Amino acid sequence: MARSPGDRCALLLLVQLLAVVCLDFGNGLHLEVFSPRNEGKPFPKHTHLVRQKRAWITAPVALREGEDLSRKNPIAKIHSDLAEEKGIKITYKYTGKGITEPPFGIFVFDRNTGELNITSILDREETPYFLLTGYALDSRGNNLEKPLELRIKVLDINDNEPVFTQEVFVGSIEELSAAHTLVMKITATDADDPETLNAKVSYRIVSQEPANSHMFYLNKDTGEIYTTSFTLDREEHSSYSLTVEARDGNGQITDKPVQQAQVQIRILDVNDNIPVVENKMVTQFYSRLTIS
Ligand SMILES: [Ca+2]
Ligand SMILES: [Ca+2]
Ligand SMILES: [Ca+2]
Ligand SMILES: [Ca+2]
Repeated sequence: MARSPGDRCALLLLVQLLAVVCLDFGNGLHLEVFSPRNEGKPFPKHTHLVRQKRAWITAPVALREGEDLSRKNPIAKIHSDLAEEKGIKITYKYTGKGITEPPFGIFVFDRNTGELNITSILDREETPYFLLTGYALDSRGNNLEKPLELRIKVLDINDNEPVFTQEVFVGSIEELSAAHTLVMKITATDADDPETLNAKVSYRIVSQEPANSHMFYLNKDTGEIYTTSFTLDREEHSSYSLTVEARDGNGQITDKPVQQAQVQIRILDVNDNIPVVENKMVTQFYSRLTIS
């Protein structure tokens, strides 16, 4: 039966489309990632996996530090279609941090199934990110597929308190300085993820000695200490001592321990007292002059 040019064109398009579909779903090393929240069910492939020629790669897998994750196992699995299609024996292997590089022993894999299990509690402050490579090997250890990457991001928990950089901070300021003059700056660091409130440090003055009116103001975000008024008087108090504290989570009150530090501020002298002459002495001096 003769076909019109339009029919031939449509047929050609259909053949091309079929070829694309065959390429897209042909052999390849697949990676399935098991969502911790879905309790072991694989992610739907087309929303979380991207077909890249013959391998599946994933958006980063996220695992929380400080938790027993063993019930989420296997956390990932690689698979090559060649096992079924060519009927050959394939073994799988992973390399990278946590397996073949320190910290060792975080992950173990099953060379027959390609499953990846986690065996340790993660510490984001030690290793915030794992980059693993998965391989499909033939019986002689040769790569049957292009190796693929599996990225694991470790999610932060607030398991570190702010730590002051010094136990005692020392500063000084001239007496009679204007209100809102910068005296000094204190600092505490927090080892948690700086992108989160877990590492957001807030400062506070707990007490002042001598405890007359509040002479200093501490910026809770920057740790800068300012004068509150112009009434600092060295002849009245030559130094002040502050007890300060640093909290994380943007200063929220928790049951966690809170570190304190001391701040010593010396009040420096200015020449603000006019000399007073003792009148009695002067009289005696002049009377002695008159007699002689
Ligand atoms: Ca940690
Ligand atoms: Ca942490
Ligand atoms: Ca923290
Ligand atoms: Ca003075």
